[in-house]
This record gives sequence, structure tokens and C-alpha cells, in this order.
Amino acid sequence: MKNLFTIGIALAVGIVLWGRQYANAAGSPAPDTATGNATVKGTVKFEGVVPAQKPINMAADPSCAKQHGTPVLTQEVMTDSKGHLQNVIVFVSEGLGDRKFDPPTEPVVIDQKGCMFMPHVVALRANQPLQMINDDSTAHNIHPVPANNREWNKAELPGTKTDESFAREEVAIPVKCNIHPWMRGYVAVFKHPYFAVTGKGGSFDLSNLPAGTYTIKAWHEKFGISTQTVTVGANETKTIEFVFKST
Ligand SMILES: [Cu+2]
Repeated sequence: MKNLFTIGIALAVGIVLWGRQYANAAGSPAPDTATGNATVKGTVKFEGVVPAQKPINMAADPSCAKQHGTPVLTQEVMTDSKGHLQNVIVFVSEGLGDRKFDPPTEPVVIDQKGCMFMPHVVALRANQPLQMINDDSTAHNIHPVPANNREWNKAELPGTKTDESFAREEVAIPVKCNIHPWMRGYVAVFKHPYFAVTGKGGSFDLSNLPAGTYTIKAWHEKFGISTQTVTVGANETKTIEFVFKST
């Protein structure tokens, strides 16, 4: 029985290998996997006096206010004690040439909870599903205001969800709620997988890059865009730092 099983496996492997050989012999060019082993990573910092986060007044909708013991603070500028800046989108803006990348089918999720968009900033791929969940007991009205994509505007009842997507690259689309004026988030859309949104430590990691010279940009909703050019070789890791300063 065991021998039969082994023979079966050997046969299956053989068929697969034979199939590959046949495909190669047919002259089809090796597929461009479009990725590599180079990495650009680093941190984003803010230098200067950090604008204070202000309490948000949710009195207009008591169902929102009562979900928070203490008022929620505005999320425009968020740093840690060392000035590492959160919610910065770091991405490759040039250098990938004609490479094409299929978008993932799993959605990126924005939760509407406590009448806030969570997370505040997200990034996803062109034509990747964006799922908006309403986890509140009140209705929301999601309204992205793109410059380079189709605008949509959808009411969403408590406990429901909506799937949408954006077709074109755009950094970044403001998203508002027509019912709660304090609700604001941002969605960045990319045609490639080389982007990151900084978390509490302000760090980013763009890995699996092909060797090359890249224009790397860092976008922040208040401080705008900062740009650097980096050259990375195969299997190489380069560390860079973006610094935004108060104006
Ligand atoms: Cu709302």
C-alpha cells in the first residue's frame, strides 16, 4: 500500500515536471514576476511643535457621543514622544517601468465605529475591493471626494456593509460622512504593491522590490508630500528617513 502511494506521488511529480519542460520547450518566455528582493525601509518624523489633538464635539448625534467615555481627539497629526509620525503613506511613485501587478481580491476594510473612520488612513490597490462596515447604531453616509476617480456617495444603515473600489491611482482621496461632519478619512489607491501606511512608530517597509532606482514619496494629510530618490541593488536593503517640519 505504502509503495503504491509512493509510486503515485512519484508519478504526479513526474507529470508536473514533464508539463513544465513541455511548456518551456514550446518557447513561451519566462513570466516577469515583477518583484524582487530589494527593500527600502525607514521612518517618518515630524520636527517642530506638534499641533495638539483637539477633542471632537459629537453632541450633534448623541448615539455617537455616548460611545466614548472621554471625547475622541482629532487625528490629523499623530506622533509618539520621539516625533515619529503616524498615518503617512510612503510609496513608490516612479521606477517600476511597465511592470503590471494583479490586485488582490481580499478587501481592505474601513470600520465606522464610534462615528469615526477606522483606520483613519488606508491604502489599497486599484480595483481591489474596499469594504466599508457600519458598526454603529446610527446611519452613516460614506462619501469619498476623489480628483481622479469616480465619486460615490452611499448611505449605510447600522450593521450593514458596502463594497466599492477605485479604478485609478490617487494619493489620497478624502472620505467624509455627510451625516457627521467630523468624520474624515483618507484612501490612497495604487497600481502596484509598494506602499505602506506608518503606524505608531512612524516606520515603513517597502520590500520585494526589483533592483532599481526609485522615486519614493511620503504623503501626509497636513504636511503634504516629501520626495527622495533611492537606488537599491538585488537583495539590498536601504534605510531612509523622511522629516516633515512645521511651517
Ligand atoms: Cu457618519
